[in-house]
Amino acid sequence: MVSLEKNKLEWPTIAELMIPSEKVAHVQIGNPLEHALLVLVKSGYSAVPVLDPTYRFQGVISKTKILEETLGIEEFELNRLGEIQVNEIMDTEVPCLNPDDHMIEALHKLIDYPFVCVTNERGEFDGIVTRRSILKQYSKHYHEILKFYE
Ligand code: 4BW
Repeated sequence: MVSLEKNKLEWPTIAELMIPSEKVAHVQIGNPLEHALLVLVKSGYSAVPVLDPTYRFQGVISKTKILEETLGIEEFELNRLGEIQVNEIMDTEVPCLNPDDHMIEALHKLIDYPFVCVTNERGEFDGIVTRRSILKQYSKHYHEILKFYE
C-alpha cells in the first residue's frame, strides 16, 4: 500500500504485487509446441513462463516465437508443432525479480518486458509481476501525492 504518513513513502513489496504461481498459466520445457500454442490460445496471453519439472523458471514462450518457428518458405508447416519442444525455441535471456526486490526494480524491467517472473533463492517460480500491476501502483501513488499537496 502507498502511504504518505509522516512524509514517508511505503511501497508494496514484489511479493505483494505479484500474481502467485498457482494463478499463472505456464508450460513445461519438454512440452511440444502444439501444447504450448494450445495453452497460449486458450488463456488468451501472448507469452507465458516455461518451468522445469521441479518448478524452476527456465524461460518464456510466446505465440510470435512459435509462429516464426513454424513458418516455412511459403506456408506455415503446422506438422512441426508436434516435433519441436518448448525448450528448443523459448527465450532464456529474460530478467527475473526476487520477492524482496524493491518495486523500482520491477518498474525498470517492465519498461522492456510485459511481465517479469519472480523466483526465490532456489530458482523456484513464485509468480509474475505485470505491467498492469506496476502501472496501477504508480497511478495510485500519483493520486496520493496530488491529494497530499491539495
Ligand atoms: O485474460 C486476460 N484477462 C485480463 N484481465 N486481462 C488480459 C487478459 N489477457 C490480456 N489481458 C490484458 C492485460 O492488461 O492485455 C495485456 C497484454 O496481455 P499479454 O501479456 O500480451 O498477453 C495484459 O497486460 P498485463 O496484465 O500487464 O500482462 C502482461 C503480460 O503478462 C501478458 C501475459 O504475457 C502475462 N500474463 C499476465 N497474466 C498472466 C500472464 N501470463 C500467464 N498467466 C497469467 N495469469
